[in-house]
Amino acid sequence: MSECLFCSIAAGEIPSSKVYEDDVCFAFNDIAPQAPTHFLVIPKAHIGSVSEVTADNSGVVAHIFEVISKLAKEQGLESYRIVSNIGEQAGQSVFHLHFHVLSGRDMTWPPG
Ligand code: IU
Repeated sequence: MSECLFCSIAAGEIPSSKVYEDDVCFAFNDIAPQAPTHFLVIPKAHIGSVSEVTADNSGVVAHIFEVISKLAKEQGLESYRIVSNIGEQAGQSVFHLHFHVLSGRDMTWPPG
């Protein structure tokens, strides 16, 4: 099993509440939801965070945003927020690129 938790989740080695999967990415409900809808979309290939996105792998990110748009439409989400934390000070706790999709409650700005 991978040393990376989210690599193991994407590979199905650790169970999760799966929302969507294709060859490139995997989506699952966050274990500690911060909104009525809160799922994560991750690449299957390991990328540590947005800071590791380059011309060579940015197609994965474009694909993930297509998937988020599709899932949001399917789930009837009219308003939602996408968050990706980069680094500990920003709140990143799992060092495998992930996009939080949050919806179903009023959001505040700026985020805390
Ligand atoms: P962060 O942006 O790196 O802090 O987000 C990590 C998220 O991963 C956070 O919302 C956790 O609740 C979530 N998570 C999870 O869904 N399943 C897990 O086994 C673990 C963390 I560890």
